[in-house]
Amino acid sequence: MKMRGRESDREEALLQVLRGGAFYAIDELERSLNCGADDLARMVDELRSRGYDIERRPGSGYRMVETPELVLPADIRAGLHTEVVGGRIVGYGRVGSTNAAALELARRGAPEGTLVIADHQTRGRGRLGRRWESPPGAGIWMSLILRPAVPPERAPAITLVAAASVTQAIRAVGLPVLVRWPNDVIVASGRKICGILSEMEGAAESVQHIVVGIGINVNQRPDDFDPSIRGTATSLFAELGRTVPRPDLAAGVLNDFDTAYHRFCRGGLAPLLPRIRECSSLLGEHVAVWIEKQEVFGQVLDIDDWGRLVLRDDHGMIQQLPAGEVRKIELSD
Ligand code: BT5
Repeated sequence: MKMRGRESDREEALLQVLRGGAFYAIDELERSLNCGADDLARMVDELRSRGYDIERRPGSGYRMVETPELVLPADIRAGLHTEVVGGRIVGYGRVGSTNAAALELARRGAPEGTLVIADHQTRGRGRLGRRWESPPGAGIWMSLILRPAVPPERAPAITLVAAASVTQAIRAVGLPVLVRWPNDVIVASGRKICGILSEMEGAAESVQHIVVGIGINVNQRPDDFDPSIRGTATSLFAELGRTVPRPDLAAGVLNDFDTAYHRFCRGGLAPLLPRIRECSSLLGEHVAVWIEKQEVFGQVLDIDDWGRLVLRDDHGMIQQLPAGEVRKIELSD
């Protein structure tokens, strides 16, 4: 995909029109988008390559064959009041993975703050090669390109910054949630409503770019989840019993994150730690953490300003864990 500023604005405008669902005459489209026939055909091809099903009928013009409840860039933009985040938004009807698409764009020099968002991911990814279920019409599957001027060891903490922003935005629509360090947002029952995957590229001493991928389950019915995760996953609809508009929620996350990310770039994680601690489901809890093929047992004391989980392990030693897979332990276990 090429990044062309004006043309991508026009593509967005074209999407907005086609979303009406009727046939739109080609000459009318050309006029309203201020472009020629070739430009229009190219934009339609581009949108088709992004998964939009657009029909052309001689004498009638173009029509969007299906308008699933898309998350349209323009709808998100309407709710944004950010400095950097979402400065450019690339929307897909369907894509393999928004993280993969964002990494590709980042390698080609897309500006910081570029957002990639899709209605449907066919190869949504979790950590360590795991799969992330991302059906159409149901979730917010989005990835942000960032270029923080921080040493690579500091960058993974951005996952915690993003998780706190997701937490604020979900709470704002009426659902209490917490962050299960380092990358899950969960409801009170412990079911996962959001997962975050940060992928970084760069040299040993500097971050070239980091892509922060956020997946939020919004409109899935409980039965929509694959049986393998039905017991551990949930959605806003399943918890609240109502549909939440995805563009509003996405904008809520991005607005909060824009401010938090600036603070992080200026002062590191320290100024954000109070809110990160407040969001955490683990402080004081007894946990088992899988890290590098071994399990560490202990009590969580804190999250430090590198974003590490600080644990007093069962031998009384203090450990600072940079990442891992956590489960809570009942003391009677
Ligand atoms: C994550 O991995 O939680 C990171 C998920 C990141 C997804 C976003 S969507 C936008 C962007 N583009 C991508 O391609 N990815 C990012 P992890 O902690 O490894 O959890 C993965 C595990 O969660 C799976 O092995 C399943 O057990 C479970 N799972 C899969 N899909 C789920 C879903 N939709 N909701 C809840 N749990 C799910």
